[in-house]
Amino acid sequence: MYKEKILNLLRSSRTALISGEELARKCGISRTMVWKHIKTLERDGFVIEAVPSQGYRITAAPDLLRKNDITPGLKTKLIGKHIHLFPEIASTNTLAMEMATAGAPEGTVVIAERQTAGKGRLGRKWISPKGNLYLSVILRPHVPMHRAPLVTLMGAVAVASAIRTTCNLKAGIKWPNDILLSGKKVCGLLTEMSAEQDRIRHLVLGIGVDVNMDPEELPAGIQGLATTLAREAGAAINRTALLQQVLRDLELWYRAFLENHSAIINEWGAMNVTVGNRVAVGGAGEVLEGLAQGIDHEGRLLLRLDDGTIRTVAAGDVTILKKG
Ligand code: BT5
Repeated sequence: MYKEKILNLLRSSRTALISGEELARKCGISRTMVWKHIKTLERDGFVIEAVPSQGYRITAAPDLLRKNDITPGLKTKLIGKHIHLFPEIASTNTLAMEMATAGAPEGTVVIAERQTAGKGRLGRKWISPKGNLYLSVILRPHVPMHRAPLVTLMGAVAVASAIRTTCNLKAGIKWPNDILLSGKKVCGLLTEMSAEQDRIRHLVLGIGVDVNMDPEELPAGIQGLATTLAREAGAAINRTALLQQVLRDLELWYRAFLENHSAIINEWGAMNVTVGNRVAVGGAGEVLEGLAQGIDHEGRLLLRLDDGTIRTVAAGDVTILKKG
């Protein structure tokens, strides 16, 4: 508590020195205690200059997500009411699914700085070095099971909006679970569900965004297919601000999804980069080629094959062959 107060005082005095005496007085603790908290802040990664008989100032802050930076100013009622933040875990989705089964409330968010076993779809891996965002949100929508795929589209709309607002980059959505910049993947979404009969017990919406990582951290085979927000923006991105905006936009679009599915479909239509193009859709053994015509009310892709027939595709991997 005192550590946070000292940090806030140091941050608000910016480059000006603030004396140990003033910090001690404002916190109601001794100067020795101030010094101890300064040392803890240094262990947390802050670089703090101490000028004898004048005071302290922060000269560098660690690029770490902190709950005390995320929660104030978030102003959401549901998404992010409970935040669990870890330096490193296997997979935020795996933990969030376990927590949901154990009864964690809707809107609980699990965040990690790094994942050691990040998951993609169909048993694929999500490479998760430090510098990015990895989060999973527990949802308990009272909608029939066949609506569940719309949650991935809802998540894509929310994340693409947050990227547009925070980074001023025109993020586009590729059906079903990718967000692209300059034609390259910058975010992947993974929705996992627990259901009985036609009832959703809970859903976990997992989001991985490549933000500030060094792209060389990705295996050579993926490097050419992926990008980062920092690379596209030409500057490092404030991950806390982006995360807060993602949570706010998720709250907005989740409510829209619960009230009226067509709002999601319309917004998805405005931000997608799939429809209108010639695409190949892989998965389940066969590869289909055709024109991506749109999505239906359950979020399935409508593909017009060359013989004119329309195929409804529920899941798969899309490659854009030719812009329409
Ligand atoms: C996805 O799968 O795109 C879903 C990714 C979801 C990741 C989040 S992170 C938080 C939460 N916790 C988890 O454990 N997962 C979720 P898919 O469409 O199957 O794409 C996976 C493919 O993307 C891989 O096979 C690679 O080719 C590529 N890939 C892996 N890591 C990547 C990265 N960091 N950036 C871009 N592409 C990547």
